[in-house]
Amino acid sequence: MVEHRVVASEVVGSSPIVHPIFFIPERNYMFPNDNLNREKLESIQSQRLKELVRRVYHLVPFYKEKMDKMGIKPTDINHISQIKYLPFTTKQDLRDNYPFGLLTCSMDNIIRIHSSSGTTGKPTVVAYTKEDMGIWREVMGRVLKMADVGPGDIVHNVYGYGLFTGGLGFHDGAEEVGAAVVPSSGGFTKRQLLLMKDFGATIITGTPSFVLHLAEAAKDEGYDIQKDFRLRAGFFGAEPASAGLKKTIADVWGIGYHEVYGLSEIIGPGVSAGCREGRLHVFEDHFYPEIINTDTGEVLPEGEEGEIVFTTLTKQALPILRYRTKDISSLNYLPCKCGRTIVSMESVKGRADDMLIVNGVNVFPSQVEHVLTKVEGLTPNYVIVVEKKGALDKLEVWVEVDERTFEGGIGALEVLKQKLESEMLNDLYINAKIKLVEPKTLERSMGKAKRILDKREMEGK
Ligand code: DLL
Repeated sequence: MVEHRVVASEVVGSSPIVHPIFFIPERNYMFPNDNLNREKLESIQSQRLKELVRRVYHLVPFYKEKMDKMGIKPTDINHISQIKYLPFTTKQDLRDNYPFGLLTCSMDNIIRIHSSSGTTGKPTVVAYTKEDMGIWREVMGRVLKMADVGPGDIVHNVYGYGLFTGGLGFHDGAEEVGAAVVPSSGGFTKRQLLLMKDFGATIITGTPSFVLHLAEAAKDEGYDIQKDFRLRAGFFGAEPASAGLKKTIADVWGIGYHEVYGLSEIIGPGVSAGCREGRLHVFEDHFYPEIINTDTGEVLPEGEEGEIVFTTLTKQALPILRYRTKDISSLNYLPCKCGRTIVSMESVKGRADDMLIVNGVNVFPSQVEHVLTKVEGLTPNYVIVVEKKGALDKLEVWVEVDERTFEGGIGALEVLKQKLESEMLNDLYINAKIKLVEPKTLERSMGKAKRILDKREMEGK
């Protein structure tokens, strides 16, 4: 498992990373690395990649083995353009090395651990050193500076706090820029509205679906949204949102909509963020993006759509080479009207695998199946149905019971239903409604089983 290893800088002497602290509110604040010319940026990226490759090769047996197999020595890699010669890393690799097998340092250096859902019962675990936390705070500061968030702002944070990176990621970012953060977390709709109004929140951070739900609830509760609230901007991510949904949220709250993209494996939220022009800038001095053909792994040119892959150029505890996100996007290197020269990515179109995102929570059909198979009285025939109910996603699992259970009558079925619903909540953190159906009533597939009926896609969401 985890050996006691020296920290990377002792081995390869990585250069220190400076994290300026944002205390002074400025209009259109630009972080120094946001608008470098490409030559300078590439030289920073190249230097960081060189150090990264040496670090992972010498400190993580997994990477050494992969690179040796491909015949690549760390000294072969000297420029960012050579990144294409390096191996990919997948979620499966993280799972195979669960929980701490890919760390480059001993647990003595770890100060934070988060995790996100995996395709089986095991979650994906990510860990941060103090320096990594500095990087995360820096990028989250850069995210919030997209709307000049700073002292005087009150950030109402409704991302979930806990193992999910959303809540604490935004929390740290708000503190970094000197704003006052309200660590409200999710749920408790009425209380959220009361606090937002009474504390005078100026910024809201949350999933698009939940913040739209808050607006609908505010109307139902008799609030006058424009008069009662002081919100001026919001930061939304963790799940896809169509252009139409973004506009609806911006209009109903009367705020600027800033998208935020990220994933736990890379850092959490803060991999990229939407500027005033609506372009989703990737903080590519830390997270180097590439677009690849999902089937062949070939790197695609600017503008072409494919799977987005990230390499963490600076992270210490869990650096990752060419992580395959399964998210479909494209890149645009044209300098932006906002002044930033860093690359921007298209909003994520969808995923190259069957992961569902339900109200910001990642769910794989295999996880649902895992829960179902733990409970007696069911057959393995099920369908997951996701649809919109108001602003929120609603997940229903239709599952066939076996003959014996079916003959047991209504009382037994009700007990089984409740048991399954609470297992879903405990194991997967989702509020799923269970619909038990008669044996042999769900459609059988001749080929690959179709487990998901995503009505949101059909509705154009
Ligand atoms: O969702 C981190 C995050 C928190 C991002 C808060 C933004 C705001 P995970 O739980 O590891 O991390 O899930 C990562 O969520 O691979 C995408 O499929 C999806 N995702 C994240 N942001 C967006 C977005 C967080 N803006 C997975 N649009 C990613 C579409 C997104 N999908």
